[in-house]
Amino acid sequence: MLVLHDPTTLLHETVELLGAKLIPALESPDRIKVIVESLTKSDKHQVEYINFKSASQDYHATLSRLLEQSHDHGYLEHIQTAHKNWVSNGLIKEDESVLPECFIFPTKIKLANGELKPKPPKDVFARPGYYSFDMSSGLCKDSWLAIEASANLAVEAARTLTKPSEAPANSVLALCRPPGHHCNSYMTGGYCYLNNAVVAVDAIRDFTSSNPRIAILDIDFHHGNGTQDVFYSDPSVLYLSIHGEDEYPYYSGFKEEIGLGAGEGFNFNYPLPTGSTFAQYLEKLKEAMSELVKFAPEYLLVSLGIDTFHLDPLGNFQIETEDYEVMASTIRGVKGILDIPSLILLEGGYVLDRLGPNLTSFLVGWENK
Ligand code: SP5
Ligand code: ZN
Repeated sequence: MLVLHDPTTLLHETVELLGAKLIPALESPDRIKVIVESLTKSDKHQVEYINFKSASQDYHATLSRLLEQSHDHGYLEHIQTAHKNWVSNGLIKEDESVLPECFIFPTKIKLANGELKPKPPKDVFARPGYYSFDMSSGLCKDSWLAIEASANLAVEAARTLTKPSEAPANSVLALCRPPGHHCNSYMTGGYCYLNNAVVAVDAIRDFTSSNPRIAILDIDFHHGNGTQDVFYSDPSVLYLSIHGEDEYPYYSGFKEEIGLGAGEGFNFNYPLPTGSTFAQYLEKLKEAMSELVKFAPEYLLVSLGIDTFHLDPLGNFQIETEDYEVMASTIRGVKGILDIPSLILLEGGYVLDRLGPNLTSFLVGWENK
């Protein structure tokens, strides 16, 4: 297992509104620090350090192209410039974060030019609410650097997996931070700014000059509303998600969401009630894996959230450290799966002192098959 990490991802550090309190975001740099420390100590895994800031111009150009392909142009510009604009307008101090105050909401208004969505507001104060759906995606001074470095890990992983002659790994773990599965191509939310899974799909397509069948297995505690949204009409990407029922992000993740048009039948949601046990979880995982096998993917992406852990402040399942090994070996035990190049992308998980052990347990199960 090749593990990719970029220290630049640690530069993003912001605040969130949680339970009507403005607090330091639970999605913190320490999450990655403890994981890297723990993996390095175990010396079973090769942690490769990527430094995107000093990468070649070619690599920067490739990433920009992939981001422009997968995300809205005005949105990308917003994430890159909002903090600077707020500081220069005297709205915040340099060490403070941008957060939205008012949000865009769906209306039936059709504009004279035929468009359904109003243009982004000019007022820099109003812009975050046009490009966000909640208040857990603040922007600090160096957020963009970390966001870009995080997405770049997905690109690097895709590069490795699509060039088997140059790279020996057929499983790569990208220690992405910030995570990605809650945002689509034009709205931040749930600590997510760029959808790393979407970027990975675009990178795989780009590097192989083809449109391979790609399965995304999302096992974060929360439904990956952003990833689902992007691929909802796309039959070449199978999206499967197991997540807490009626939990954040609240308005998606229902089993009735089966995909649309050509994408119908390529979206599967497995909501599990609050307090579900690991036995209940495994049942759903096996169901999801049987759909995955039927689809016969050429690539597998796993959106791995460790917030399914029983002590997680944002989760609600009864899953323990040793269960992650069984979870991973259940995925890898499915016929034919070992031959599929696989990319594990880190999503959530917020119990700092258990992130290392839980992830290690997952990796043991992944590799022992
Ligand atoms: C990537 C990721 O895991 N994002 C999750 C963001 C969740 N933010 C809002 C959480 C609201 C949780 N409500 C607390 C319920 C306590 N039982
Ligand atoms: Zn989550």
